[in-house]
Amino acid sequence: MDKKKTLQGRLINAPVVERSAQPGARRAFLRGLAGASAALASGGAAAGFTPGEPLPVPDSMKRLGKPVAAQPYSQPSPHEANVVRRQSPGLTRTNESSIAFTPLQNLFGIITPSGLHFERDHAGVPDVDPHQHLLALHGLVARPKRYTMEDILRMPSVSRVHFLECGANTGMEWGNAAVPTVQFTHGMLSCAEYTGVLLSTLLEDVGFDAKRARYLLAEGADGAALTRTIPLAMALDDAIVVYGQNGEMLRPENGYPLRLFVPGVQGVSSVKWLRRIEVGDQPWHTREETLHYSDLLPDGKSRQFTWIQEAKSVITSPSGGMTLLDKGGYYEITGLAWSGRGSIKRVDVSVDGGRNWKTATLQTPVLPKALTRFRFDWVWDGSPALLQSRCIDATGYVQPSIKQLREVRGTRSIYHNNAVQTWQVLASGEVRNVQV
Ligand SMILES: Nc1nc2c(c(=O)[nH]1)N[C@H]1C(S)=C(S)[C@@H](COP(=O)(O)O)O[C@H]1N2
Ligand SMILES: [Mo]
Repeated sequence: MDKKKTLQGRLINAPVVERSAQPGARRAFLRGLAGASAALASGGAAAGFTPGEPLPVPDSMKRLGKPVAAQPYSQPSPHEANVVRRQSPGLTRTNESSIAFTPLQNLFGIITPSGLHFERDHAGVPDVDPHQHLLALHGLVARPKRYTMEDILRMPSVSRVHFLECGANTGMEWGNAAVPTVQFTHGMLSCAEYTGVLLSTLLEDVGFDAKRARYLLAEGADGAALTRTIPLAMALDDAIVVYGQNGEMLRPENGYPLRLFVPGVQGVSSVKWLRRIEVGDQPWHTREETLHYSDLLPDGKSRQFTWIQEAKSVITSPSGGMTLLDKGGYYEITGLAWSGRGSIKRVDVSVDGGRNWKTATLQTPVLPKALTRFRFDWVWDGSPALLQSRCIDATGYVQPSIKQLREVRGTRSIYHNNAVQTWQVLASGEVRNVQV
């Protein structure tokens, strides 16, 4: 365990939980740092304040600071060194085919800083030279083409804010509450401003055969040569061939210099290090859409293509692994909601395990297929509580409870778990992952 805390630790003690996150095992929770944090709280801004008395002069005012641009590319404050992506211990067998989870518990608003965007690689991160990189468009097209990065950067572009969620997000929770923190239950989720060329622009450029074309195949330039089938309708709707993320070029781990981005669709379809798009008339049934990314149903059959990420929400604070320090104090409950079908219409919050619901405030802008931040005022009376959020999207779809989802899907799935998450607050203030 890492004992350092972030600034939020003054009200809510959020020790980092780096326990084993193996499926099936409900882990003990850390007692946290109540002593250290209580000291911090009483030493806070309000302590010993006398009206009219001037503030003490801090050391920082008595000398010059570091020179401008001491770091040509800035890093977060060393006091925030705890806010990092983490791998779930024991989840994957290699570090190349693995996942780094976004620390959702530490983030504000809706945009994930690029350095904290979750990362899922099947064969590690390739080193792609943008001057050598080519994108081929072929198949049922009038004029097959190879594009250089320069060609792509010269085309008409768009910038859009969207969430990206791996289909396996929350996949460890199908059987029982298995992992301790929101970083591991929901952290295969990020949201960024993506910039690139609409795939429809490229498809028109090569003159796709509108009569016969039904599907596309996208291929990545990594050791996995990851390939996925994309329905043409989605490709023409809002799919983007992306080079920019949060105002700069993609990070290597997110597909530099070029990736596909299919808004609202499970992450695996957003092929990174994109090198080839083939236009065809039927699905390809590749490894990543047969062996993996299919949903095993209770009757033993497998549902093959689940494209859309259905509406889902989660409270990010207070959340598992934190400790509420002030008994009977005010706490802002906050979290994220999203839907692959469009915008979030409403988020309800319950503090009693779903018996009573009240509507949360949505932070604007509420954007389609993007994360939406919600907030809810809560005065904790010091007794045990069960915190839940439940969202409704613009289509009227209501996020299911884990019980409702299991009735349809069973417990043997990995992918597409969008159930309501429950965090239990104990009288001690400790918060833990439970299922009710
Ligand atoms: N070429 C390639 N594309 C890929 C992957 C990969 O391993 N190789 N992983 C996929 C999966 S499973 C997900 S969830 C997303 C993750 O994107 P990110 O790493 O930018 O978060 O990329 C997808 N695209
Ligand atoms: Mo994924």
